[in-house]
Amino acid sequence: ANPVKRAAKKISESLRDDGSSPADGIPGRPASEAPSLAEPTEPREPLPPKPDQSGPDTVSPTGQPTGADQARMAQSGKYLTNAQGTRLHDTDHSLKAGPRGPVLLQDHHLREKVMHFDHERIPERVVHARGAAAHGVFRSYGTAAAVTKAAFLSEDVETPVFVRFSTVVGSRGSADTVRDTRGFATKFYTSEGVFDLVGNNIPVFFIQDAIKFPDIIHAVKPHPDREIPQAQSAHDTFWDFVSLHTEATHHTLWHISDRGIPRSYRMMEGFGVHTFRLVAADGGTTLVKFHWKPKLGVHSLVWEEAQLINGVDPDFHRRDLADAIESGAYPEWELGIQTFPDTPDQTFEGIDLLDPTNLVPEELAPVQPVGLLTLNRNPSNFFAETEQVAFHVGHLVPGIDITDDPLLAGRLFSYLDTQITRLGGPNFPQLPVNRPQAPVNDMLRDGMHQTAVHRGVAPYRPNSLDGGCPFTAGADTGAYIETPVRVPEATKVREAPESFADHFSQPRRFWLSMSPVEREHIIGAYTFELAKCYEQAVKERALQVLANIDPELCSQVAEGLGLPAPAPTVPLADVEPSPALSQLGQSWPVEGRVIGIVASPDGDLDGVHAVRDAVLEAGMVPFVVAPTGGPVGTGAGAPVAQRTYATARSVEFDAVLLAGAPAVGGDAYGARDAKGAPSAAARTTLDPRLSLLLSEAFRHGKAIGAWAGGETALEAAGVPVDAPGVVVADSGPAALEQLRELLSSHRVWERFTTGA
Ligand code: HDE
Repeated sequence: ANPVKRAAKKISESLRDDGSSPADGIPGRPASEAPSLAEPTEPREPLPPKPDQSGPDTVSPTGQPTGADQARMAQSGKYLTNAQGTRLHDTDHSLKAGPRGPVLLQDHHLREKVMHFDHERIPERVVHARGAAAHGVFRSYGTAAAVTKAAFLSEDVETPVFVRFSTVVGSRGSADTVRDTRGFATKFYTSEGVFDLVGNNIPVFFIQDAIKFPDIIHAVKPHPDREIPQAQSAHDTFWDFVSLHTEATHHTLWHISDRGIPRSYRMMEGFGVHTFRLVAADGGTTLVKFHWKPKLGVHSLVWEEAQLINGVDPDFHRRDLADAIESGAYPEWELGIQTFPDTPDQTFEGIDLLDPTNLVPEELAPVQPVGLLTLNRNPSNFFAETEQVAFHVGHLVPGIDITDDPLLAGRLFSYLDTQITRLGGPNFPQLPVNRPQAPVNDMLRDGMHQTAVHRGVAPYRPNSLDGGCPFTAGADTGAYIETPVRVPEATKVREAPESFADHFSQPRRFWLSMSPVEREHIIGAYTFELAKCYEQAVKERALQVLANIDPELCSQVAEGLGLPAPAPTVPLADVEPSPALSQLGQSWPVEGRVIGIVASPDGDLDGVHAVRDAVLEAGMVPFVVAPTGGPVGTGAGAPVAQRTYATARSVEFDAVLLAGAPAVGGDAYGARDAKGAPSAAARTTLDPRLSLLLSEAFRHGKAIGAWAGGETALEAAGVPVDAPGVVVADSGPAALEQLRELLSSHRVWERFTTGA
């Protein structure tokens, strides 16, 4: 069967693989293994891992295979034991002096159980605390082999990877669709050691020097007095800082643009941000910037949708990623590089490559694809993998080196340092998810949480007692050797180079590259964020920054705030737009898009079947929405509802179809008469929940289709049937065909006031 179609079908059926109906309990669990109502009396093996959770084993620092073996060690045998392996008889009652008497201090099982529980939490990451991750593979094309000797980038090499996506600001338990930068961190377990590419979905950064990182993070985190707001940039301290510290302007503009609210992790670009140095086999060097390009295109939510999802499904991105992988719709990205000659001034076309607030337009330096990333396995345990993974920009392999970007320098220190607090000591590389898959033979010894049983007596060099081992390698035996870069004679100063002083021309390029509707979103977002600030001075200063990007942008935001628009204080840069920066204007694959099909018992139920098949055929995910759960209608083979009016919300769907006229008389919130029956008004109006679903889908620029009289519901919900992207067709498949066309450009942009 077509894997994309199969994947879509699984998601639509809430990931059931075994033909069980949605009423049968946990998705993915065969009906035979569903729990019985009574507590089981016969011991049974734990449920086997799901098919997406088996994968390559990792290797411990001492070369012992772990992975599956280790999992077996962690949970083996039929009987519950304590941490020392002694079988337990009762884990439900404390040891007491009589059933109603005091609990005894000698209850060692109680003490072990509660002691361990008391220490289950570790400190969350100080930034990027909330994340979701997946395993996968990276297959190289070999196109980078001319510029780097990195083995995993030579031709057709497959390297296991672990990728963690994250938001930056919020706590671990915050919501997914907040306005924020997203982390995109990739661990490549290469044959030459681990390489970490710790990037973001925005190609530039707030600051140029690592010493400012605590400042920007203190500014964007919740206010220290009341610890509000959570996971938001719409507050005074953030805007106070970024309006005073104008090198943040470029990143802030990206953050405010649609890039700050991605539709899915699967639909985000990733960027290494800094300029790196690649080293070829002959020693030649090239400066590069790394890019991840998603196969599904770059797409975003609209702001109202993002806000609604925060309440309706705070795990929206996490769920989307896990569902896609579990169903077999593996997300893919191409890794690409922009290359620049390694000249002494380290600039390209006048752009300082050491300034991480700069990007290089793709029109000037095209992104050249060097390999394909496929995420194909969900973590088996969130804590062990997603939480304990430790990335570090200093995890480099031969052929990839750093540059003197002052932001990168600070990161080289920070990522090791932070793990000591977070993971409790220096042995975090031994955690299964962090273990290299290349042989490890270090002389690092002991320390908290040491799990390796090292052999030998001489962990020092030189030695004769362990036979002189281990030996150091040379360039021809795969050693990592720092590129001998000349450092010009200089005076020690705390200063930035003059070229770092231009804070507005790159933001202006971004603004000028946006389509009208993207600009409208940016204006709306600045207006929202600044209107949430209390301090007048902060708003006025932020407007000054906007005036220096573009007076039109400034005046529109000023109007929304009810404040005068200041004039620019710098000359406006004469920059060419970069069309590659806009998310609009192309057609993208529609695989994985979610179609809500509203069906009611007296609608066109045959049509529902036909359209559901057609949605699956196109690799998209159909969800039948009906007034209540269970089969819709009574006939044999009646379609089954995956969502009800009570559980469906428009934000879950990329497009909506109406299969005939839904029954009126929805009384969810309708008035009741004296006998408790729905009032006359409630009996004759469209269910308010459906009405809301349709009007929201319309407002958010989603394609909507109807057949067999479904347009009456649109009219009742106030959706104009002749508006762009509203399709009334003769049959379900005909309506779907037009929807599919509309979906390839993500949204019906003409619906927004400025259009595309
Ligand atoms: Fe990070 N960053 N960062 N950062 N960063 C962390 O490391 C830091 C920066 C990024 O999924 C921390 O293990 C400093 C840029 C990602 O586990 C910490 C500076 C970029 C992740 C840290 C930066 C990033 C982190 C927190 C300024 C994009 C999540 C926990 C010099 C290129 C990785 C941890 C994951 C995480 C420090 C700037 C991306 C504290 C000091 C620029 C994706 O070490």
